[in-house]
Amino acid sequence: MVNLWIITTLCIFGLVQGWTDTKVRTFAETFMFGVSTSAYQVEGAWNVDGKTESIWDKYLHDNPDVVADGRNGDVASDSYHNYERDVEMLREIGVDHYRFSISWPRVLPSGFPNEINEQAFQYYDNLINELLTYKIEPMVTLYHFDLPQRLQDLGGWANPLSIEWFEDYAKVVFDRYADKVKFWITINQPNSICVDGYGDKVMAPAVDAKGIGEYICIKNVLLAHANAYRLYERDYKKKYNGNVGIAISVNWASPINNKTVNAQAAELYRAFTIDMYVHPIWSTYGDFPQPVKDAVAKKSLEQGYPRSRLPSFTAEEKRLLKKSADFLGVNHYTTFLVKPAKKQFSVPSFDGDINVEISQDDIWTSGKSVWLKSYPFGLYKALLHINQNYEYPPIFITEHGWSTNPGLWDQTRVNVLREYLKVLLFSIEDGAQVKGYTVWSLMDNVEWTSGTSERFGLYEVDFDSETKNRTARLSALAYRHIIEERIIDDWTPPSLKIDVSDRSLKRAKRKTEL
Ligand code: GBH
Repeated sequence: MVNLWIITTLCIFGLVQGWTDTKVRTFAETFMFGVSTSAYQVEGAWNVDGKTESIWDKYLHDNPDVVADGRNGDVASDSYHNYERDVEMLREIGVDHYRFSISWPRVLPSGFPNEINEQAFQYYDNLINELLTYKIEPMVTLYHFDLPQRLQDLGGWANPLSIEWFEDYAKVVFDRYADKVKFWITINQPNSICVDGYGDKVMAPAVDAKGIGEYICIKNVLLAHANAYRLYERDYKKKYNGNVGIAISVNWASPINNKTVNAQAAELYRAFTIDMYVHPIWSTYGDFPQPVKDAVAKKSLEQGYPRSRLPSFTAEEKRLLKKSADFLGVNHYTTFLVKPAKKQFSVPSFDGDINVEISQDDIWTSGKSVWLKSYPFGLYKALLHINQNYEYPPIFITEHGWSTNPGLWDQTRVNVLREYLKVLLFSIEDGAQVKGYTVWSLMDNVEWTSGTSERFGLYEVDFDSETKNRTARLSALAYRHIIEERIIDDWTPPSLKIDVSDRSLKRAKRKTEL
């Protein structure tokens, strides 16, 4: 009886607390809000001013049919000729930082620093100077999927020398911009590069060496990152005090229901998709995660390979990788539901090594992209997973976004961004060390093989117009309001009129500490 009273009292207390949770959660003054793009997806000018072919130029030129709507990156949003307008849009939204990437085959046409393309660098000089004029922090990605084709001809990321090639390229860019750029991302999404590009045809270079290519590529890409990090640490950090990180795709994966087999399946899926990249850098132990090593080794032996298809790291390589990042870049878009696979995958293959099936709940709001559904709580789970396993690393959300059809009244994108940002506030309250958030994308762009059939932009791009006109969507105004107020309320812009606020000029530079 007494127990019942206690329980009832606690329940009522809990409910009332729930109803009266009027705490206003705000983003700290030091929290950085930004938007992102990448070179191939927005620049265009694919062969202008001495730029050579990237693996994406080649892949889509050779296989025009793989692009959903036939629009490749030859012209894209033509940012190469529109950087002033791009920065004007950033000023309209009032962002703190702009994440963009540098095109390797643009600045180093041979892939190597024997020849440095001054004209190409002029474009990035202009862009960076314009950003700094308006106190917008440049966040530069060195590699966002567009390897020089000439290096691909030599094996690309399957060649261990790619580690040196990348270091040499990074040195050229650090030398040029270390005084101006304080936030660096070495490599964007190793999983897209390697699993989709070397184990499949979803991404260039479409090597499709299932079960083999992914792992060779992952090893080299991670080491290339670590080498570039050490280079910065050794030769630039003291003088320029910038931060270098890597951007990892961190979508969440939950068991489809609470049966133990499904929980185990989800755990293994996360080990292969998240921990594979985070563990070598952020765990105290270093190396690939043990469950991944075990699963690939076991399958490899069963399949008649004399050794695991997952190459190992030497002790020295493990040391090089450990703590080789000042922050973890998290690209988060969606959540998957996991159960053990019934079907047979190719032998060997990355999918076969994990051996699970993934799906999504029909009840979740759908984006235009088939893989994109909204489940905001997944972001919370993902960030807490990182904390539990990797001792609270400083995090930047380097990408999060939503795809739609063309159209300016993108109320769904507004809702989705808001819901995820609310959850982000709870995650921070519960210990996630998130220093900034970046919307993918500033504007519509070439979504790889989806062409322009999926629009991620806060600004719509009219791809049929000569000058690739950009127009603010509702979400651009809603995001501007969030950045201004630093809270998530349900304010909806009365019209689509937007003007330059240059709010950033009036306030002090954000003193973001990692
Ligand atoms: C990001 O990746 C990229 O970094 C960015 O360049 C891109 O524009 C953005 O997504 C939006 O697409 O077709 O089912 O095989 C997000 C992770 C990984 C999601 C590959 C799409 C293909 C899924 N992406 N994935 S599927």
